[in-house]
Amino acid sequence: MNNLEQTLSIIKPDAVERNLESEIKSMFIKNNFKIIKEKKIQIEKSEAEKFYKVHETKPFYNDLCSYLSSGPIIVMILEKENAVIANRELMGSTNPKEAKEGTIRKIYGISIDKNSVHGSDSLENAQIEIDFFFKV
Ligand code: IDP
Ligand code: MG
Repeated sequence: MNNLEQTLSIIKPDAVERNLESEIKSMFIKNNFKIIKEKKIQIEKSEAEKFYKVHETKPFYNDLCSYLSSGPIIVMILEKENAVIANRELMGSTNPKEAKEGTIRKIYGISIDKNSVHGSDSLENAQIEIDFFFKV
């Protein structure tokens, strides 16, 4: 039962711009995630390109990296039992139109590219992404 995990969450520029930071954080807290570390930053496009390197062959890669670096973001380490999958469930599908009722992307997402939040997709990637933003 005890499977405490950490995952990386990002509140993306579209949500920060609409002042949704505290509403989205309160959804994490209501769902028993602990926010272990957080910071508000704006990254360079070159850093976004590194972060999203797995998508470098996709047609949307350039726009995606421009977008993530287009304004302030909130990066957070979230902790909970089975945090990786629990966060993916709370976020909802990549495309807000397909996301389940009550999920962050259903409530706040604008479109497949402006979908308000990022969450690590595996425990291995969670560690890589946490190190990317928080390793000193
Ligand atoms: P995820 O964020 O749900 O893990 P990924 O497939 O890893 O989804 O894609 C990373 C990000 O790239 C998405 O959150 C979304 O912002 C963007 N993206 C994914 N698919 C598309 C697409 O078909 N068109 C435009 N942007 C996309
Ligand atoms: Mg992904």
